[in-house]
Amino acid sequence: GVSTASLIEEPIHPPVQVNYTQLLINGDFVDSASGKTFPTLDPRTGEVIAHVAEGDAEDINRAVIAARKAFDEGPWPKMTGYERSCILNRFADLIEKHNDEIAALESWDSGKPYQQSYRSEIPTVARLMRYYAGWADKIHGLIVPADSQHHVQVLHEPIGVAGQIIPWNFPLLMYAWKVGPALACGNTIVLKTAEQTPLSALYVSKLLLEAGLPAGVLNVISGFGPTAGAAIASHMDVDKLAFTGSTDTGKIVLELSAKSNLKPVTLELGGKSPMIIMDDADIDRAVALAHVALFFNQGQCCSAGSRTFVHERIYDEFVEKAKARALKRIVGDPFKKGVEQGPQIDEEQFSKILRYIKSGIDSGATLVTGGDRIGNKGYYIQPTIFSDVQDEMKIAQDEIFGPVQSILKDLNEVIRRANASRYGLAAGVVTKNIDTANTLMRALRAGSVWINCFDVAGAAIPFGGYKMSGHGRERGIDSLMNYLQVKAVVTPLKEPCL
Ligand code: TXE
Repeated sequence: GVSTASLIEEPIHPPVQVNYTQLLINGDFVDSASGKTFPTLDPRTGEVIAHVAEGDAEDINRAVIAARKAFDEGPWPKMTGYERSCILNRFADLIEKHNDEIAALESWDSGKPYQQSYRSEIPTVARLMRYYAGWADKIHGLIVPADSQHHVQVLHEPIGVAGQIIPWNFPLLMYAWKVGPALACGNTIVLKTAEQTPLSALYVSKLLLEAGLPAGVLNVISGFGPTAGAAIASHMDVDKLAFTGSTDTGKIVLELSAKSNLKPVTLELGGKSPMIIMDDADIDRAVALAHVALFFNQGQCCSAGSRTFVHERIYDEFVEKAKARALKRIVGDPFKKGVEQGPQIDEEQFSKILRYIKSGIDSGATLVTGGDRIGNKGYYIQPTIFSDVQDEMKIAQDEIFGPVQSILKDLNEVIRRANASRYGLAAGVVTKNIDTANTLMRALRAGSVWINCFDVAGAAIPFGGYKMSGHGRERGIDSLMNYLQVKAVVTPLKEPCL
């Protein structure tokens, strides 16, 4: 049955104007060298929101030249950490001041519920900036007591021009995870937004200039992957690359780095994260957690708990309750109050998800609820649940990146099965037994393990993947080392010293 709560109505006009559609290069908003533009679409309708300048290799080159100059000649890397910290704090203040407009742009361009942008994501962007502002004047090296003949220092220097490529599922959060540590450490940046969601990054980058960021330190290019993205990954004058996106594209950018200047690459890629429900769990709470773990952000989360393993003893009850919860999920215009789920990002993702739903049915999984689009306009999909999912089915192996929950029966060999994935981004465990929790927490090969919670994040909590979910960590102390060079300096001592 289709949820009675699902509603699609005439789209509400977002309370915001689109003011910035050009490329940001060397402190100015400019057209692309080719003069080309591309449309960014409203996922509620598929209609054009705005035409934005389309950057390609030539624009990336202009941006790298600006970033190189801003790095080599300063003032940015030569400023005190305190001065950089003040600019990042002022940026956070401006984000808070313009929270409503930024949230509206973010939801309009991406389709995520406005309340989610307004209450959580945009405030989190400001918090991340303050967190990195806090680090800016606390980054320093070490003195190493190597032997009594030498004075040994280890310097931490900014790495140089950072190339950053981000996806569309959390446009500004991904911007913050990348721009925050790079700026705190004194680097300059060429950032490419996802072609589906170019608007919010341009808006906030204007605020960053207002906060006092010198020209050329952050350059923002809207454009496509194979042109603008590849030009960053293969540029000889980009010193470091940070990428978030699909595992396939992660492989491409790593190869482009290898074929050009071997710039170090951090990768935050896909996932197929297990959510393990033990039979001692409070079932209602477990259902609620597993629901949010999968359906949050239209299911478009790299960390989504997309393999729900449930103990045999509580399986039937769990499936019934999961169905009831999915049927209650409110799907509709993201600007409407109370809406929990908006449209998927675009036609391509929408079709991919519907193909996976068909594959689930064809492979013999039981369709418990949902399974179809909602309405005939925009990219809305019913909250969908499959039960009796088997480990070898495609829906249990591939990243669907949509509102499709796969419930697998019994916990026999669950550690082996949970780890039998090419991915290793996250995992969830719901149990009251501390021994079970500890055993699973140590055995699961994943960069984040959530016990009796899911998707709990924070600026100081590192995030990243094992296996083909990526290299390196973002957020937290670990994220700083991505943007620092390490220099060992050795000086002989005249007299042997302590
Ligand atoms: O990803 P791409 P897409 C997964 C999710 C989704 C699938 C495809 O499963 O269904 O990926 O999504 C840029 N050189 N994730 O096609 O292509 C691109 O312009 C350099 C998980 O959107 O990886 C965008 O800026 N760059 C993920 C960014 O890469 C290239 C979030 C991501 O796009 C490029 C998004 C190239 N050749 C999708 N090709 C997560 N980890 O959260 C594309 N890009």
